[in-house]
Amino acid sequence: MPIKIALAGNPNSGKTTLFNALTGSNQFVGNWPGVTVEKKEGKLKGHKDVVITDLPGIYSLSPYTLEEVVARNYLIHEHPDAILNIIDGTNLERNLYLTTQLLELGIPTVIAINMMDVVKKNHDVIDVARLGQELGCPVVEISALKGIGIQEAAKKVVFLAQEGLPTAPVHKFAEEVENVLTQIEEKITGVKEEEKRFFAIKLFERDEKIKELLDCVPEVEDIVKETEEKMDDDSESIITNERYTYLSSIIEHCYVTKSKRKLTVS
Ligand code: BGO
Repeated sequence: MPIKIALAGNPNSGKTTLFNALTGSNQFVGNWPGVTVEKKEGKLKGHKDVVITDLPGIYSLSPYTLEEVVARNYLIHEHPDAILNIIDGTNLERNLYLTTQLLELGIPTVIAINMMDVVKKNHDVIDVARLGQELGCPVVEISALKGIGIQEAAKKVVFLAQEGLPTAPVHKFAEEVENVLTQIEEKITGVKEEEKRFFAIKLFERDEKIKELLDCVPEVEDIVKETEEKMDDDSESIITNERYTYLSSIIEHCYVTKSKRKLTVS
């Protein structure tokens, strides 16, 4: 069985550039089943047994666009051995929004921060070690365009795929939200333990496609309604806010822009 790596990231993060650099001419192009979204797969150069699947460029794992549905169906149903999540280092906060969701799937993940040539030219600094700690997975700096760091990223993701240890998100949302997610997780059956957080969040958000998939118990809706009343917000916004709180703390700790440095010094 070949090792399956999914390449995931926002549109314009440099995904195509990285995919081409990693696979060269070893590519097969087709369509995702039932839709006219292009599907590209390729063998990792020098590794006949490693297949990289280029997922459509997406901002989130919600069910609202065809691309998001195609990408998340692949991740949920095809169980890739690892994810290589490429993010645009010049747009860290926005790109990490997707990352917070990918990490909930329990699939081993490596983050490749792309466009580092531009980040460095701008004299901005990303604390990669701290970012890795706060996300709970390896982080590598790359420039897909210049071919820098991509071998290291490939090596790390293949290693993680072979090791097969699921990632577990290190961050916790506010206590009230975590308690509700735990209650929902306890009602979920038929999925792997490490995937439960992803499914619990989707059920909390009333994701219809996931509800159908899990044959969800009716009490979940009661739990969601009760929390919405208590927190005076709708469930999707509650989760979105939690993600933004998490992301702003990451940016605060891990991303030092030239202008922020000047402010600290003066
Ligand atoms: C154009 N560094 C820099 N500086 N640019 C990069 C890097 C990097 O590491 N990686 C990718 N790019 P895609 P998606 C372009 O096409 O791979 C650039 O959507 C242009 N085109 O070259 O397509 C890459 O697959 C005219 O830029 O991303 C591309 O994720 C002027 O980022 C863009 C300037 O990369 C998106 C750039 C006609």
